[in-house]
Amino acid sequence: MGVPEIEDAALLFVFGYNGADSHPIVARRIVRAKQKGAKIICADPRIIETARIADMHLQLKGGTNLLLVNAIANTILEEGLTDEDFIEKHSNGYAEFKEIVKKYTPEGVSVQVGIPASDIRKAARMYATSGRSMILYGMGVCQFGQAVDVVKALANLTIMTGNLGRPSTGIGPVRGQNNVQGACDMGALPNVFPGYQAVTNPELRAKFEKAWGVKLPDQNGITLTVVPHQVLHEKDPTKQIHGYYIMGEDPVQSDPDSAEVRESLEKCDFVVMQDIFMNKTGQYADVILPATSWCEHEGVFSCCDRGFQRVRKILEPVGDLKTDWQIICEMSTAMGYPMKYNKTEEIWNEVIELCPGFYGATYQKIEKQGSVQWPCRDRSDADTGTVYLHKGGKFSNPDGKANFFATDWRPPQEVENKEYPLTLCTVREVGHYSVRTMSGNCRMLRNLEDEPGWLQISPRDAEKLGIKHQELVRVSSLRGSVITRANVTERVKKGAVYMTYQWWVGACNELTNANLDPISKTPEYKYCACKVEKLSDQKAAWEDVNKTLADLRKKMRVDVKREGVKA
Ligand SMILES: Nc1nc2c(c(=O)[nH]1)N[C@H]1C(S)=C(S)[C@@H](COP(=O)(O)OP(=O)(O)OC[C@H]3O[C@@H](n4cnc5c(=O)[nH]c(N)nc54)[C@H](O)[C@@H]3O)O[C@H]1N2
Ligand SMILES: Nc1nc2c(c(=O)[nH]1)N[C@H]1C(S)=C(S)[C@@H](COP(=O)(O)OP(=O)(O)OC[C@H]3O[C@@H](n4cnc5c(=O)[nH]c(N)nc54)[C@H](O)[C@@H]3O)O[C@H]1N2
Ligand SMILES: [Mo]
Repeated sequence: MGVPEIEDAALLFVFGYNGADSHPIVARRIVRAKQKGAKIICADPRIIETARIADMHLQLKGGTNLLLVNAIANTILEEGLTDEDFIEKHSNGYAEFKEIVKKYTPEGVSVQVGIPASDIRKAARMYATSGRSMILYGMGVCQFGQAVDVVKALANLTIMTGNLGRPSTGIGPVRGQNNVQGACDMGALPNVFPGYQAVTNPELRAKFEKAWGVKLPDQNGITLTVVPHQVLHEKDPTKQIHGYYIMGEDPVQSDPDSAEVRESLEKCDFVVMQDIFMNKTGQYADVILPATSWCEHEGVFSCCDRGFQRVRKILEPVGDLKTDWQIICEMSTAMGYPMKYNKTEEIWNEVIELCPGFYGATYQKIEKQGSVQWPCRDRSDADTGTVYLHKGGKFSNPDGKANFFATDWRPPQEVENKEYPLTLCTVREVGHYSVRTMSGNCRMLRNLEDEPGWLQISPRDAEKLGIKHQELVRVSSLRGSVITRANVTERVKKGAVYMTYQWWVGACNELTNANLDPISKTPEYKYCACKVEKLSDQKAAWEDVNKTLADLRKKMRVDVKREGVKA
């Protein structure tokens, strides 16, 4: 499917996704869908903007996603709202699925999820009967120790109701960065070469070995989030990590449990950073390779709808800079494997030559169409790409059918307790971007919102702790402690507090828990136990904040003048 189709859904089920803050362009489509008469169900523990325009807001307790989704499936089954014809023709595993889901009645899960059973039933009916229901999900699904299971459980809903492979249906992961889809497409994953070709498949490996004239390892690599473990705790010397080449990532700011990340960077023998700005991780680098930014080079991005789009250079880089691809080529050449390309099109041609699913997406075709959605297997103009991956109910399994998948709910790893009675969830805000090297170096954005960030807390919790709106507070977990400002708001429920991970001083990853999903290895950023304390001497606390910030700015070489933080 494509992003514009959101507008024409009869029902949007927005699950753990805050488009208004994260993707304003997608959010516009959600608003237009509403204007065109779509029903909206929003499943989010906070009253986000989507909840405000929704027909139903399922304000679930954080960490209970699978209970809710299984209870919706249970209702659809029990009330006979399934598309039996679609299930029969296009799926496997229905009987096993029914067996597991049977246990999750809305009445049975209602207290844990914090939503009346009648609301769960109503949402299930609305989803199953609209005719064109589309699911959009985001980090409220992915950033849990049980994440992949929930994605599959949401996919179950699409299969059992036949909401797949047709316009304005399906399940849409509204991906993060502009090119995170592209990074995956190009094989920046530990288990696949470009085009999702498995590293462990001998035939595919042989193809790449022949093309590149090298011997390639037959084992999967590891993900970014397990690097600290491999540096600090791995006993097998062949698996220990001693050198770390970090490109376009700031793990000290963005990975969970910052203290552990810092310890692992300190222990590494050699750290290289390739970035467009200095960041927190750069302080641990032995070598820093400065690269050009998106408007200073050209290439191809993949949109979240699998569409390849060309990006063009609009500015000449200032100073002695190279593009990321030139740096990679020179590094490779210096290490004994000469890599030489004259322009990005030569690299792209090599990619599509080796990836059958991308083979037809030439620079010329992308130029002509504006976007080419893979798979596009043929170079002729007739193959314009694939809008619906599962058109006509055809799936990529060998038998062409979709697999139902069912499993039991697992609670988050670290739950609220006597010492840390609140739950901490970390999210995004509209004015700043991820580790804030880019938006934090922009004075206009910084003047909109600045350090040390905010803690969203319910009026009842704030009152109990004697905390007033805008006051500085201390937030602590088993792993660390930071200062931030209280944003006392009705948008969050009692017992749960929220921070955004943009801030260098109010850095929530000092607190988060590195519990990983077993498959995706994505950390449980959305749930850990914390406590919040009032700071009686606000003046001293502001001095502390400003001193920490001045020190960080010096280390990060941020020398743009800064005005207006009160002392
Ligand atoms: N302005 C801005 N935009 C960005 C970014 C940025 O940093 N700033 N980052 C980009 C990136 S990398 C990404 S990945 C995307 C992510 O964009 P989103 O997917 O919107 O990410 P979040 O805001 O982290 O989380 C989404 C929602 O999940 C909810 N949530 C928390 N716990 C639960 C739960 O247990 N169940 C459910 N159902 N929901 C829950 C939160 O309340 C939140 O509203 O945004 C991108 N866009
Ligand atoms: N607590 C908490 N932590 C989170 C999250 C959360 O919700 N909560 N979300 C997680 C998610 S979904 C994501 S995607 C990550 C994002 O975390 P990161 O990937 O670490 O953050 P970014 O700001 O996207 O960019 C990383 C670095 O890339 C640099 N950069 C930008 N453009 C270029 C370029 O063209 N070339 C090079 N070489 N460098 C460039 C930037 O200056 C920056 O230093 O954070 C994760 N961390
Ligand atoms: Mo992301």
